[in-house]
Amino acid sequence: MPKSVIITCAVTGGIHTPTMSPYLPITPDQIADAAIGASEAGATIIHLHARNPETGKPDSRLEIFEQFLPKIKDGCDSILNISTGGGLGMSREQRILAANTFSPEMASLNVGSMNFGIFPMAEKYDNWQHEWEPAFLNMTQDFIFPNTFADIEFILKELGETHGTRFEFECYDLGHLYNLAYFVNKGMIKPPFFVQMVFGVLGGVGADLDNLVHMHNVANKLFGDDYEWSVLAAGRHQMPFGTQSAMLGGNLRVGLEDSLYIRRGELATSNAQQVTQIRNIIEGLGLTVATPAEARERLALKGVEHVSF
Ligand code: KMH
Ligand code: ZN
Repeated sequence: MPKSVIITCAVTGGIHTPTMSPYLPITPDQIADAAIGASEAGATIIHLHARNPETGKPDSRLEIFEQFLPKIKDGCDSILNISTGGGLGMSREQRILAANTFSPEMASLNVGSMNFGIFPMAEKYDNWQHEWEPAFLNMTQDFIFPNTFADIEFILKELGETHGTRFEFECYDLGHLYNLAYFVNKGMIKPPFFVQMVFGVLGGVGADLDNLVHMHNVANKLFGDDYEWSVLAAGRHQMPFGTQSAMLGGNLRVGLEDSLYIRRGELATSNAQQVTQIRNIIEGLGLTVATPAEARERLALKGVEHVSF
């Protein structure tokens, strides 16, 4: 029997900006509604960032997370995953603050420093709603997303050891798998762990099917049966790469964090719409979607009764 497919939905992220889509969740209520809607559509895991409710800028303040985390927990049983990527340019302390405070079942952990170029998107828009948007995008021309070995170790200790939070390990390139293997071999990461392979971010590995197959083969060589793998791809590659992952026995991620579209030239009107689309594809392939309970067991999560929100 093939394993059921874990769908992660990343509902807002810290990359797209309000001008790009009227459907991007901004306020705590919008983020909560988007998360619950995605869960009802079949999302197993919800990956969360916060934004300033007035400007939509990525924001690390606890009082914002506080307004949506309990609401989502009460409104659905999906696994809640708090980002430690935060918003590009945030300090290490800002990035870990929410996860360290609310002790979620899962958090993201980016396993390599890299160029992270979202500046090409700035050319596509005029009439920005907020001044910060083009400045934020354009600063990534001269920006490195820092995830040093010390940063990774800090998060593994602070969150992993202290809180029992487990991770969505974001791997944007082949070398990141080897960074992860270093910590696995040191005994700092215990199986079963969850590897999110990220394709199509400018600065990371391109959205080329050969790369997906190769990264999967290398991960198999490094980690054997000890891990679960998932795929996300930016923009128009989101659905094709998610589909390929499901076909190869992997899991996948959708959501407006990674793509604002439902198909070429058409904005997705909600996160739930993207989840429904990929769910239909998965079921059309004769596969099933993993329930949160199945994923909790497969990923050895501590359980919702042990979070602090
Ligand atoms: N935005 C994705 C490409 C994080 O939140 O830690 C990666 C991501 C990072 O989700
Ligand atoms: Zn994220």
